[in-house]
Amino acid sequence: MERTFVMLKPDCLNRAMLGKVISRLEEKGLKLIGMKMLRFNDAIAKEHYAHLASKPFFPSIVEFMKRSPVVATAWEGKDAVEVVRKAVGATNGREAPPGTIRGDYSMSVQANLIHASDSKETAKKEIGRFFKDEELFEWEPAAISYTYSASEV
Ligand code: IDP
Ligand code: MG
Repeated sequence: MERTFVMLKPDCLNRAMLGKVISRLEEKGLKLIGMKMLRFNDAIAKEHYAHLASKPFFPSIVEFMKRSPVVATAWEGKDAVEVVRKAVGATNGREAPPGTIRGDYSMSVQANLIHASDSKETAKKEIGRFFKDEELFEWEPAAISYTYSASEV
C-alpha cells in the first residue's frame, strides 16, 4: 500500500485542532503507521522547505515552523498521497474548498494547519527524514475488509 507523510503544524497544536485533523484522515479510512512529536530547528526547516528557499516569505515559514512543537505522522492507504492532498485542500486556507481540512479550518496561506507530501517520491523522502524504520508500524485495522473491497487490496 502507498505511504504518505503528514505533519500537523504549530497552528494545529496551538489551536487545539490535532484531534480534529487526525480524525479526518482516520475517518477517511487511512491507516496511521507512525506518529511523533518534535520541534523544528533551522536545519530541519531548511531541508523540509528547500523548494521554497528562494521565496521572500521563506524566513517567515522557518520562524513559524519553529514556534512550537509539531506532530509528524505517516499514513498508508491505496493512492494515499493523492487522497491526502485532496483531503487537505489548496495551500491558501481561504481558497481551499469547504469539505477539505484547510477549507474548513484555516483562514491563512501560512497557518494552514497541515503539511502533506505532494508526490510518492517526496513522501518516501519525507517519511525517511522524520522516521526510523522501527518507528513505522505494520498492522491490520480491524475494519480493513470493510474499508476496501477484496479486489482493491
Ligand atoms: P503546500 O503546503 O500546499 O504543499 P507549498 O507551496 O509546498 O504548499 O508551501 C509550503 C508551505 O509554505 C505552505 O503550506 C505554507 O505554510 C507556506 N507558504 C506557501 N506559500 C506561502 C506564501 O505565499 N506566504 C506565506 N507562506 C507560504
Ligand atoms: Mg508542498
